[in-house]
Amino acid sequence: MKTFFSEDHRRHFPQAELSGGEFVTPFERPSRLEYVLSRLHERGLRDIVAPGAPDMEAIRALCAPDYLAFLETAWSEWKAAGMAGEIIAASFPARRMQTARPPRNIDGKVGYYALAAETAMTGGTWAAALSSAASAQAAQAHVAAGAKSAFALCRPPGHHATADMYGGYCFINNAALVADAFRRDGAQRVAVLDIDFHHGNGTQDIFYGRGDVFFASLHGAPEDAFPYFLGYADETGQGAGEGANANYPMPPGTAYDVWFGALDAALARIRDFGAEALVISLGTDAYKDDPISFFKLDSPDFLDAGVRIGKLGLPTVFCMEGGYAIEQVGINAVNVLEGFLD
Ligand code: Q9C
Ligand code: ZN
Repeated sequence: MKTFFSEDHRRHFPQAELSGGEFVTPFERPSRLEYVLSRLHERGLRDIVAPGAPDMEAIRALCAPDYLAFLETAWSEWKAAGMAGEIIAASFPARRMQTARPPRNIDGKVGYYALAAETAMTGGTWAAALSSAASAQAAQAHVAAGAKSAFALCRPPGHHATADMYGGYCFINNAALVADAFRRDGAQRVAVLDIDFHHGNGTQDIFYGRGDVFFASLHGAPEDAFPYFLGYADETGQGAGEGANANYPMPPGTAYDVWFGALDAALARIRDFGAEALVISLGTDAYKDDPISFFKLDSPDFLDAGVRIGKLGLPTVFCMEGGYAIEQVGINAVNVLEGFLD
């Protein structure tokens, strides 16, 4: 399996994450990918290539134009306004406020386009987000050209980003770009399976009204886990998308004996849907020692999950998402790939 990876991810390295009322070094940090790269090498998955330039037309087809313009210019506007620190959202359009008009003021704009305040932006964030999207696009092109699978080693991750909002460490929804590209390349039906600990609210939102892309997510129940305001089991899609969304929320302490039941249920739904291509949002934060999550998967469980996913026999693109137990993130992510390849 080929890996697509851009060194430009390093350009996104904020110093601050708002966590528990203080600023901490972000959990989502550049060194995460070093562990994944070193594990890929260790396991002989050494075909690692840099993507070309991002396909901006496809990104513009997925995201709102004003949102993309915001991401591109936010840092210069922030600096021009005399802000001393990194870009952190502080004011949000909460219940009963209007959301039709973005403010002119950059502090207001940041709150308008953010879905949470933990995620800081800096001068390199836009370039890094584009490079991450480019890795996803290159992986999809590789599979569309006939490869059975590919690994997009994306950073920053993507599954919390909607077409017009960033947050949860995400800016551009890489997995959604891949699913959309498979559709454009001729697949009639595509499935996205999100095994990151957190609900893939962005991916769900993007495809919620569509019947051609099935979305399934296994995650910490929204009563207890970020992103808190989406991810319930009764969210099943709407309009043409009714029946094409499946959420598997699970409580604190969930271990593999329960988790794999949800995985098998999601895989059965994807098979019944008739998907011709598969996108995996590959977060490893369901791991037992993840510092910000509450599932109890162990490293061998990720191998078994990969085996189960592989049994679908579909052309598959894996997109890296979360996973913050830094020293195990490589073992766990590559275990999924190795299980799949078995
Ligand atoms: N005090 C992904 O896994 N909440 N994003 C962090 C830490 C946000 C996770 C709370 C978690 C976002 C891609
Ligand atoms: Zn996550």
